[in-house]
Amino acid sequence: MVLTVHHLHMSQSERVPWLCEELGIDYELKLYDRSPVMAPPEYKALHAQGTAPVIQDGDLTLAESGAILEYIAHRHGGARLFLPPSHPAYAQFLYWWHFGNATLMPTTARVVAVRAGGGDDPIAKVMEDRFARQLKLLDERLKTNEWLAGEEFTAADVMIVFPLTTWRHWSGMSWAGYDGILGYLQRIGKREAYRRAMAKADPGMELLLGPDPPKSDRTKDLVHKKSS
Ligand SMILES: N[C@@H](CCC(=O)N[C@@H](CS)C(=O)NCC(=O)O)C(=O)O
Repeated sequence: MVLTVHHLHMSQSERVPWLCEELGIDYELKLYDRSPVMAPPEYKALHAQGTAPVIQDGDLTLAESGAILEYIAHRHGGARLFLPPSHPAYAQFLYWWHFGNATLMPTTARVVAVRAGGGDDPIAKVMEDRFARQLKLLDERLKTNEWLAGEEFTAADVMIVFPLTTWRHWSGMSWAGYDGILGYLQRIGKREAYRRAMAKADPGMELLLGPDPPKSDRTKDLVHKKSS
């Protein structure tokens, strides 16, 4: 049975083809354009959650990045890229595996929202404080470790890269001064599986592995287009 990966362009579903490429798993990739920000109706019809990623495997339709990466790696990849409880870096792996999508991703999304709204209310201050702490924590970790869990590349790395790279087409974030994060992104960019997945999922898209934000901030462009 072929594993089908439904990829919404410039979205967190890029994690899924990347994981499949890392694990050498066959998959069929279906590509969808945003309309213009949200997923199109045919994507929303795949799963009641209405967000990307979604996969199909036989009769199963599954949403939610973490569930999908765990499912594919355990069902089809011999649990590779997930460290077992017996591994010395198990606790570090678990921490960073959850940090990417449970903490960093929601915080960056909320920071973008509060900045767009002027950014001077108490919630904005809380979010900016969290964001600064999270970036510092991540930066320090990556100054002294090749990968998030330590010496081994794991699913935690596959999870965290989206808010550090492609999401910047929406958030416009700069990583100037975050040398740990920038060194890590250079290492990610050298991974054949990452490059292969991104070329298939978002051909021609700038990968944003360096410090600078994209030349054009997609969110601002869209808001501008709508109001003009
Ligand atoms: N926690 C979810 C979040 C999914 C999510 O927000 N996906 C965005 C793509 S980055 C999406 O589907 N946006 C389009 C829409 O909401 O219509 C996951 O990791 O799967």
